Amino acid sequence: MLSEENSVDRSSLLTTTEWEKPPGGGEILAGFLAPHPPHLVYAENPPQNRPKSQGGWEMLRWGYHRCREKIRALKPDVILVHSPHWQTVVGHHFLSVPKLSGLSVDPIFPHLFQYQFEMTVDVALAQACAEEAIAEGLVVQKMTNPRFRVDYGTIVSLHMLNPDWDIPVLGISAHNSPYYFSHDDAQDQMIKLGQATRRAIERTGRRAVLAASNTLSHLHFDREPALPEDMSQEHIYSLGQYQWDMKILHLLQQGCWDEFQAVLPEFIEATAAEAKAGSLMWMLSAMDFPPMKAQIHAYGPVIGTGNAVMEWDLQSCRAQKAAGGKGV
Ligand code: 2X7
Ligand code: FE2
Repeated sequence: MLSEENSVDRSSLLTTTEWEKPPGGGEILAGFLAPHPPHLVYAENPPQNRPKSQGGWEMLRWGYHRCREKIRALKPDVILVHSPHWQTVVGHHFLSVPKLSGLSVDPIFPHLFQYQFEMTVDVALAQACAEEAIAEGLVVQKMTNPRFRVDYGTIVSLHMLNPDWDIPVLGISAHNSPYYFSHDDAQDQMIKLGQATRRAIERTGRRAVLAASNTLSHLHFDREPALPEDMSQEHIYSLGQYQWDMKILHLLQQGCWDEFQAVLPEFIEATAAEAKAGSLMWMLSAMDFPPMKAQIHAYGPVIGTGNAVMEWDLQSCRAQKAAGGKGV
């Protein structure tokens, strides 16, 4: 735990992101698997989203609601999110504009997601992440365009975890080019990016929450019901996808990291799994592949894809270990 004088006044952070904390002492409090189908925000009917719904996908949303309570209790300085829908070809990019706002529209589901976003970015942490990633030999860019349109993957995960947007954020892109070489090259880069992120968090003294913005199995229907939120029509794409999701969920929950990494290429191949974009591997690496049980808050289909909301409560795990237990 950080001492009282080391804790952050988050209200000042929301007006200036150029502040610095004493170096060192930062830690990752928790990580969340935070899938981003725009349907979830649509179903919540927040004022920021223009299309209005009659609800739907409640299981996943209830899972997210539990995560929100957890995050409010943790009072983190920052939420970092890695999104498959901010695709960059040259390097790993970090949002580096203190205040970003605008309209974000999902190009595939514009009738569900037209979201007026406003976010405070932790640019000092972005700088530290960039430096540490360069030290790992990665190609890196800071995104400094003040009119940048933030992607729906970043926004959906962040909105579902903290709809008040009163915690600064740091968005990280999905760098696609390593896949031109091989799966292993790409995932190795995500492992390095995760290690760099952890060091940056520790060095800047941040108490951080991580979000991997990934759906699991990703084959989906190409038609939707007349009413998209008609839950009588929603189901997983195939038995095969469901079985893969259950296998992966089991490995993630139990922390079977070697087996998870061994089957990941096959999972991606069989189900077009969105873990290919690297968000999940980035987060697991940043958390140092924790030897603990994770909590599955929800699992459910969205237009046939498989989605899980999961939590790794690193802070409780550390506290239990410190008290002489085995962790969670
Ligand atoms: O981006 C997505 C997704 N990953 C899953 C389901 C539906 C829509 O968008
Ligand atoms: Fe997606």
